[in-house]
Amino acid sequence: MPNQIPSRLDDLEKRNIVVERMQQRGVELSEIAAITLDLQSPYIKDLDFDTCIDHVERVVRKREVQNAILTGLELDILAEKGLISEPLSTMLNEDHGLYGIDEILALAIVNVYGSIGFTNFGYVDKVKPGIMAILDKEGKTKEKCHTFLDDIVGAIAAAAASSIAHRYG
Ligand SMILES: [Ca+2]
Repeated sequence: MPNQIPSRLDDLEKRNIVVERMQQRGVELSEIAAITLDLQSPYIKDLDFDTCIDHVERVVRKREVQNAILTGLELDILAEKGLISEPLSTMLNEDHGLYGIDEILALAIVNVYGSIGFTNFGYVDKVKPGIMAILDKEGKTKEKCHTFLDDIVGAIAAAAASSIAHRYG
């Protein structure tokens, strides 16, 4: 049988790979859910952490999201290892402010959840709450490249907040 239609198990397998890869890069889903809770609790009374985790899970099970995560993390890792050629290598390793493709890739994640996703992403990108601030700081060291990861984390948190808003709004 040709493997054209991925089964639910395939998506779950990819979810596990994506989650594991993010852990290796220093991010737990719980840290993303904490940002989601901050984003959405002003709008939803009694919103709890478990609901946020649940919606972060939904987000990382979407194929478009998984593809964006895999692509961004791969570029961060290759940049860190010095395997990317110039001038891109310096732009990624120094998290160059005018590079901009890291935010564009992250939009592929929030795009799935409509306009609330964009608003939320704009906010976290500016404020850099929780784990995003840590990644930003680490990314400024010579050893680490988190150029894509910080935006991916913000986008997943924003997407999960939007998913909650659609559900309860
Ligand atoms: Ca970035």
